[in-house]
Amino acid sequence: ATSSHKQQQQQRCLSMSDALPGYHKRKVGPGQCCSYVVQTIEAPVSVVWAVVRRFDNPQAYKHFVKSCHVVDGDGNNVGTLREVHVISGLPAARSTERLEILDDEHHVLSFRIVGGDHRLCNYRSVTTLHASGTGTGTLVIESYVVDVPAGNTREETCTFVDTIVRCNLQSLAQIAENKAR
Ligand code: A9S
Repeated sequence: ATSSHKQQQQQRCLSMSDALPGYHKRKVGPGQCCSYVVQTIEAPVSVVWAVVRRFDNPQAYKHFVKSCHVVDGDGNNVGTLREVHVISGLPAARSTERLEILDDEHHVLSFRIVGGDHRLCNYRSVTTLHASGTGTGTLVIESYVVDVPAGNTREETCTFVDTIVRCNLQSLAQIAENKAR
């Protein structure tokens, strides 16, 4: 793509993040892409947060995750490392992830992928919960930044990651809504 196209892409990415609340404003480096997914959940923020905040137990709602072990730290403070093993059939087997933000007051969780055998280098996501409607619902915003792998375009990369994040948030919605019943 021409540099102006790339700049437009970069610019769009930055301008897109301007529309998002604070935590989702991200600097995007050259060769990176970013996007975000929004999910409404018919359950209170407290119910959704109780699931999202468990950095040691992503498999509670992420169906691509087969198992997860905390390899350093105690699971819920910044710096904790988890080793995620994913189900077969995906272009990856495991991922090592570091907890970057766990804010129980503002309902913000962020992690970075720091290792593993997959192609999502320098992946970092931020998930925020917001009371919606009459306060009985939750709006989840999950944004991410990731390197565009060699041989892929930005669009392909975002489509791939958006699909995974959307699956995760749809599963989170089902689980939280079942709990809230
Ligand atoms: O787990 C998340 O919250 C988000 C993503 C994008 C996880 C991606 C993944 O675990 C697979 C689902 C296995 C896809 C990793 C690290 C690499 C993949 O290729």
